[in-house]
Amino acid sequence: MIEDLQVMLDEEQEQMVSVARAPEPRNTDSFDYTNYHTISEIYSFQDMLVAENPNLVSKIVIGQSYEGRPLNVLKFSTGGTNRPAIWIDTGIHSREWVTQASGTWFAKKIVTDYGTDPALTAILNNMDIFLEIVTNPDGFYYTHNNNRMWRKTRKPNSGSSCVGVDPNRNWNAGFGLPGASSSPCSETYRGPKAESESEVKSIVDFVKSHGNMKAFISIHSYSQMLLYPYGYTRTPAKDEAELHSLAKKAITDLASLYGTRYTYGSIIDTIYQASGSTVDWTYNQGIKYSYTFELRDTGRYGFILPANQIIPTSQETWLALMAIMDHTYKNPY
Ligand code: 0X9
Ligand code: ZN
Repeated sequence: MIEDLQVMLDEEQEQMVSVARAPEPRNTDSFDYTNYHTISEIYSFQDMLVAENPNLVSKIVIGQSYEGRPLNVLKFSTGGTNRPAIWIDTGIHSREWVTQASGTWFAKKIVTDYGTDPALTAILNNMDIFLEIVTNPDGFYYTHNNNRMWRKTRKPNSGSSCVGVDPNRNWNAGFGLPGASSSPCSETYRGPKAESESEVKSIVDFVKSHGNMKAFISIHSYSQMLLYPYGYTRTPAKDEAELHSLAKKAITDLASLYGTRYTYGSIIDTIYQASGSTVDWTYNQGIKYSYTFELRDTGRYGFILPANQIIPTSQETWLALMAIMDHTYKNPY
């Protein structure tokens, strides 16, 4: 149970302030992966990573947020034209800070392991990886400056004083069915229509125009779960058997590092009914390997996961990501 949110927030803030006094890192080796960072720090991290690895990493801006921030995606590619690709996003729910921190760690892990880890090297010699670390930048800015517990986008709702839409209920898959709210004041408000949020629509447009996405992994916290479609219906996904056995392999690999236990299964059976969610839409687009993670923990700290768990969370999650990416590479469709 979360015992005292204010105590946890105070401890996190104390940690953040001591980091803010540290000098700006000049490169991604001196970036502090053990602490949480602001949006400007993460955006400059991305630019440094691109500058340091021009033959492997580039930055694509797929759109802009409601408040005008760039929607930056890192592309990891060793060449080719429109190769089969893997998408990973973190932070679509802005308060889930361990996810953006892990996304940053994954980006560095990819450039470090390419050319030394045979499995990742084979993947990247044949496929591209797209990584959106700050998927809800307006919400993320708001968690740092106004309300640490903000989840939604920051677009005003007409006819309501409540702000924002749940970007994990705004996708055009079962939109409007049970598992989302029609009330603008709800934390799971689906929005006035599917894809009303530019943060969602920009990914939709990118995925459609790319046309060769083979895996799509959307990373949340918390609950320690690995989930696959569907969230809006109890009808099993047609690839349920394969998705289930791959999930089992991924969470077994994850647990091998620190013993962290994950549950797994369809969204509706494992967590709850959720309509209009990301991976239901990607799965219905034909992206078979569509998964959502809920990272650490199971509720002791919840969204306010202490910074000393960033690296172990990233390391164990990476093993599960590798299992999914390796299976995707070895099972073309
Ligand atoms: O309610 C959600 O959106 C997700 N839980 S969270 O605490 N991260 O907000 C779970 C919904 C199932 N996950 C996805 N469909 N991505
Ligand atoms: Zn979430």
